[in-house]
Amino acid sequence: MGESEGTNSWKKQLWSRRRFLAGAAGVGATGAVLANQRFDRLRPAAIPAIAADLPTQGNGISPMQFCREFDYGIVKQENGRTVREFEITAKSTTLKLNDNTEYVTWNYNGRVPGPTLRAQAGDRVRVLFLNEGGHAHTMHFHGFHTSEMDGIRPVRNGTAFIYEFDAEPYGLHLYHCHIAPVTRHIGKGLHGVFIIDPPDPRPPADEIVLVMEGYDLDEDEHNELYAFNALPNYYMQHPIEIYQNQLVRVYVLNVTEFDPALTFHLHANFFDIYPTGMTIAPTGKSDVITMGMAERHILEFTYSLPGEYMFHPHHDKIAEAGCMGLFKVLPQAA
Ligand SMILES: [Cu+2]
Repeated sequence: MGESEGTNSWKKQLWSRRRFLAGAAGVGATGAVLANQRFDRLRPAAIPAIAADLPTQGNGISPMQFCREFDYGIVKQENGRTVREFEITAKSTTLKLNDNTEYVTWNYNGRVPGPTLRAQAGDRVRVLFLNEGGHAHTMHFHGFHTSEMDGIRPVRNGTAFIYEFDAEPYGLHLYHCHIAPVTRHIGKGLHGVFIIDPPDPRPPADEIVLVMEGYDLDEDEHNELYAFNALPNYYMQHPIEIYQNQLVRVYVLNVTEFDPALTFHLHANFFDIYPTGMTIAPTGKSDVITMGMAERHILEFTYSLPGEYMFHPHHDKIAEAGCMGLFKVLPQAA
């Protein structure tokens, strides 16, 4: 079942049930406002144009689009507080990893990684999760929540669940399916980034999400291919354009399975490190950082000279199996 009439009436029923539970002053009383309204100041002064002809996952989503796309939800006010509503549907779709390889993914909203969900510390987060994935799946969020909202109870195929919790603590987090074997469910694509911004937003920067992923194509518990943001070697063929002398903030997450840890290395530069995105001031500086499974960090840097600079794990085998990319530093706009 796709975005059919059946799905839509199903969503309607669930949301209206939630509205009933929320009471008369509940959802919908004030209507939605522009989803990103509160976050405009976080956007960079200039984002390089995205070419329309870039390869996609087959669903219209290119890694170039993904890396700067943040889903702030539908923003509502309920009893004086900000609520962000998200709709996530588990699906199974085929991804063309390269000219020779097609891979059946399990994913959120038809894309790998799932949408980057974003809220501000203290917001209420409400996620309508529909499972059309063909297997039982869940959404397990990293962060604080009650045990009911922990996302370990299976949501059977063809059913739905509403996750609801406060966005705490601020940092760079993730969500993923928690059905056993979890390794398989995460590895097949059921993972995404969950950013909780601090109460006082970080300074303006060109913000980029990089998710390190591995593909165990033959189910031998080893990854044969790796990628940043779904497609192996994509950013080698299509460098991420950034500007000289402009602050870049990278949200980097390792969701690779089977490898105990991955490193992230940046060429010709050093980055400030904000571990798990949970500090306002950097705690160190380096050009390589190690991340275990599900580990993630905010990294900030600025290039002073135009040119092309690589980023990749400092494991050559993994980098050369697809987890490699380029930043193309453009001269500063006049
Ligand atoms: Cu699952």
